[in-house]
Amino acid sequence: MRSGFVAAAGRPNVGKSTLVNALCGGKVAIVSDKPQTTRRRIFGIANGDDYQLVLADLPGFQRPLDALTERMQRTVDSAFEEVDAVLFVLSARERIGAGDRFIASRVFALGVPVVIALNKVDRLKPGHIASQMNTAARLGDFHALHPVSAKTGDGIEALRDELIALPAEQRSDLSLELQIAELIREKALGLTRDEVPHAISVEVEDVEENAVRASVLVETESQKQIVVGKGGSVVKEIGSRARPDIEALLGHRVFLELKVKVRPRWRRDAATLERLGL
Ligand SMILES: Nc1nc2c(ncn2[C@@H]2O[C@H](COP(=O)(O)OP(=O)(O)OP(=O)(O)O)[C@@H](O)[C@H]2O)c(=O)[nH]1
Ligand SMILES: [Mg+2]
Repeated sequence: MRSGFVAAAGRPNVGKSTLVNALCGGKVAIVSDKPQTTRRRIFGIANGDDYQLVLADLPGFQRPLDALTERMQRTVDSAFEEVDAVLFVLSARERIGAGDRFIASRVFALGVPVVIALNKVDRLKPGHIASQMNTAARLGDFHALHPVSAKTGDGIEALRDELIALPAEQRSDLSLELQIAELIREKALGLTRDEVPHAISVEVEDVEENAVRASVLVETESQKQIVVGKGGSVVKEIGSRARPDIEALLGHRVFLELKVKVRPRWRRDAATLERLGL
């Protein structure tokens, strides 16, 4: 089961609530043509066969004017502390300007993927949409940019797919290397028995754009023979079982290079344990 927590950010009235409703396929948040409709954080959930996307609809980003708007802005700020990704919503029907750039300066500094939804593209001419997309693209280093209409549903499915496919690295307290190591170790445990599983550890040496290099560590030569298997059959099987999980974690295809190494008494070696994050 994959899951992620995504918060909708954007100026008041750009269509954040309408968009969260559309992504969840039901009404979770009220909508109106008046700015500052949303006053509290509301969670919407998009469920699929193997994923759960939790979407937080938030009040619009604004300069606080009174105690209410101050509290609303605090809600926005605190939601940002926990998100895996931000859905940055813009209105294509309005000029993308200083207000959007101010929000951009905040969301792009969070260190999580930012997916821009250029909303309200219904009834706009293609040329106008294209120029608004160009302006939107200059707001920051975005992960993806989708023109959508929350009202007509145009582009919503592609946007939902994008959010679901976001890399999951921020969803765990383990580093990416350790998460990958655990996925490989899980497959190695499933293919070995007796004392061998206890002697196995996995060290991820390198995570590159399209390749992951890792070693399965064992303590003795005979354990190595077992984990390698006849003609390499066991280690190959570990790799082919682990690869889909790693690809799901990273969100793209990878080449997995897996070696089996003997590291005598690694369970007693402080340096190795340190590297394994134990
Ligand atoms: N034409 C058009 N109108 C839209 C679209 N999405 C939202 N709206 C309209 O824009 C207005 C504001 O929508 P909301 O979803 O309440 O906007 P919001 O960003 O949540 O606003 P606040 O909660 O006030 O920050 C409503 O009148 C919506 O019907 C869209 O894709 N196309
Ligand atoms: Mg709203």
